[in-house]
Amino acid sequence: MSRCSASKFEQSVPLINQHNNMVDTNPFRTFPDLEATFSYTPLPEEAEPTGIPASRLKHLKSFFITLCGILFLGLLMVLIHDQGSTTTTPVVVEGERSLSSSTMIMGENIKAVSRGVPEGVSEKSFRLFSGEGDSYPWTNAMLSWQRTSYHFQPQKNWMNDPNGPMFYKGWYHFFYQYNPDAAVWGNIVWAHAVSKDLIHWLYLPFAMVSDHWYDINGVWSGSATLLPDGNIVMLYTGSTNESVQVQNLAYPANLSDPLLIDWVKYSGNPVLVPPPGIGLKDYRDPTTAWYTPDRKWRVTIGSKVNTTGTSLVYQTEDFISYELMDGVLHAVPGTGMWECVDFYPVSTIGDIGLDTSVIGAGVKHVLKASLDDDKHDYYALGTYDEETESWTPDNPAEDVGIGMRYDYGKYYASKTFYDQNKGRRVLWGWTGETDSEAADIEKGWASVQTIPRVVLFDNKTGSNLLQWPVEEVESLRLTSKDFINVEVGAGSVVPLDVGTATQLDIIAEFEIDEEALEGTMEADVGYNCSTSGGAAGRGRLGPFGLLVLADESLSEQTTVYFYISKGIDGNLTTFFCSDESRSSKANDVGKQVYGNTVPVLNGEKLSMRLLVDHSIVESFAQGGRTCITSRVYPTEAIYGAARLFLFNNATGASVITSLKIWKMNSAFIRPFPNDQRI
Ligand code: DQQ
Repeated sequence: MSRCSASKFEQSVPLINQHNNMVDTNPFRTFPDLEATFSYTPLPEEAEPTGIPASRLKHLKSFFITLCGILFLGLLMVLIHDQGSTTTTPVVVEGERSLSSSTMIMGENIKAVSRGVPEGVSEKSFRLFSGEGDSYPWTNAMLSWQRTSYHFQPQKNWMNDPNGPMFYKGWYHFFYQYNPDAAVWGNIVWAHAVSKDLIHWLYLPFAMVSDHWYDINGVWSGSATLLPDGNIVMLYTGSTNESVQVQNLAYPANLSDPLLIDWVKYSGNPVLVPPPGIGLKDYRDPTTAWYTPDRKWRVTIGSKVNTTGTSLVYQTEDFISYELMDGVLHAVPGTGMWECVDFYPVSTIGDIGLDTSVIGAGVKHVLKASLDDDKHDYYALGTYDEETESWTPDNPAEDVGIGMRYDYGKYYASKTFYDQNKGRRVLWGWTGETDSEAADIEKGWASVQTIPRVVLFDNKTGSNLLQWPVEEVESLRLTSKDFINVEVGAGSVVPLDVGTATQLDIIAEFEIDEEALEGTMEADVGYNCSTSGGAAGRGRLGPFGLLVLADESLSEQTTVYFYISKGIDGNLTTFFCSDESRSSKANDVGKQVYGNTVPVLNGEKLSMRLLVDHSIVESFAQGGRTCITSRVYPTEAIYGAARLFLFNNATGASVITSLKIWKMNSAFIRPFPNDQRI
C-alpha cells in the first residue's frame, strides 16, 4: 500500500481561507434566518409563461394563424372519428419515420457550446437532433407544458447529478449539482432539498458553494456516509483553481439540526489528490464508504488509465488521511473514464435493502459506473473480496460498461443510498434534456430527476436487478380506470378513454395470442430496438404496447412496446423498447429508439408500468428488469390534447391487454416554508 497525503500538493497552491463557510451553530434556528440565506428568488405558485423576444413575435403570429388552421382541420377530423372504435390502420408506417439518430444533423444555429469538457467533466449538451436548419418556433405554452409536475426539479436553472442522498432524523436529504446562474452547466454548487416521503420536496439554502481554491471551479459530485457514532461525512470532488480534481471532506455544522442546513468544509482539504499515474482530470466522484471487519473505512473513486475505466480504493480510519490500496476494485478495458461509481451489496435471499457495509453469505455486490464516453449507467453483479479489495463480475461477458444498464433511455450519474427508515436501497438518477440548449435557456430550466427507485436483486432470474418506483409515489394516485381484456388486433390501435393524459401511472399486462405464438416457426431473429425500425417495423409477433402523449390524430405519439422474436429452436426473446421518432413535430429535439431485451420467465405475463409526467416517461418492464426513461417534447399532444392508446403493429398476432390507469396528482415542491418550526 502506498501512503497518500495532500501536504505536498498544498504547498503549491494559494492559502486557504478556512472561515468562508457560513456556519450557524444555533440548534434552534428560526426560519426568517433560513429565508435570508436563499440564493435565488422563488417563482410564483402558478407557472408563468416564459418571455418571448420581440423579434420572434411577428414570426409567432403567422405561426399561430397556421396552427389555428391545423387545429381546426384536426378538430374536424376528431369530430368525424368514432372514439370508441378500433381502427385497423397500422399505427405508424415506415415512410413517416424521422431521420434515425445515426443520420441526424444539427442545424448551425442550434449548435450548443461545449461546457465543462476542458475542465474535465462530461459533455452536458444534447447533440443528437433529428433535423436541420432553423430551430422550431416553440411557444410559451409549449415550453411551459414541458415542466414536470411530480418529478424533482429545481425552481429554475440547470441541475445534473444527484449527490449525497441520505435519511437523517426524519428527513430525506437530497443534494444535487446545480448552476445558480443559468439553465446550462457551469458554476456548480451543491443545492439541497428535504422531503418526508421522497416525493414532496422543500428547497433549502445551498449546502456548499465553490468558495475555496480546492473547489473554486466547482463543487462536484460526492456521497454521504453515516457513521455509527452519529456523525456524517460528505466526500466530494472539487475542481481546483487549476482544474485539478481533488477529493474534499465536509460535515454538518450542527448534527442536532434535522435539516442539516449548514455544512463545514474541513480545514485540511483536499484530503486526496490524484495519485501518480492518474490524470489530474480523471479522478472524481467518491462513493459512500463501507466499513470492513478490520475496522477501517473504504471508499472508491472513479478514474481511467488510457482507455481502461477503473475504480481506485482507499482505506481510512478518520476520513482525513488515506491509504491507496494495491490494485483496484475493478477495471474494464475500453470503457473510458468511470464517473459516479457506486458500489453496494444486495441481498440474494430476501426483498430487503442492505447497508453499504454488509458483506457475507446471501450477499452479492453491485458495481455501477457512469461511462463518460457514452453517457450511460452500466452495472454488473459480482462478488466482493475484502481481503484482496477487489470485485469480480458473475458474468465477465456482462461486465461493467459492456453489459447491463440501469436504464436504456436518458439516465445518468445515478447514485444509491441505504434508507434505514424503510430498510431499502434507493436509487436516484439524473435525466437530462434532449432538446436544444437554446430551448432550455428560453424555458429557464434544464433536467429532472427520475422518481427514486427501490433496487433489489432479482431472485427469479438471478442475473439482474429490479428497479421499481418508491411506493410513496402511489400517494399521488387520484382516480383510476380499469380496462379488462381489451383485444388489440394485429395492425390496430385502440383509444383508452382516460381524458387528459399528461400525468399518469399506468400498469398494463399483455397476452399474445397463444396460437400465433406456437404457430410461428421463426420470427425476427436479430431484432434490435434501436435499429429494427422502431414501432413502425412490423414483425409477426410485435411491436405492441402503448402510445402515450399522443394527439387524437396520432400525428404525435411516444411508443412503449414489447417485441417478441422466436428462434428456429423455439426460444423466445422479448424486447422492451421506446420509440420517440414521432414524439414531436419539432425538428430540434432528440428522437431516439431505445431499449433492450427483458427476461420473461415461464408462466409470466408481459407487464409494463409507465409513469407519464409531461416531458418525461419512465417505463418499467417485468417488475423493473428493464427500464427506459424518455424525454419528449410534443407540440400538439399537450395539455388537454394529450391522449393514450393501445397499439399492436404485429402482422400475425392479436394481443389481449388489461390495464389500470391512475391520474396522478402534482407533488408539492417548493421552498421550505417560513412559518414552520422543527
Ligand atoms: N458531473 C459532475 C462530476 C461528474 C459528472 C460535475 C457526471 O463530478 O463526474 O458536475 O455527470
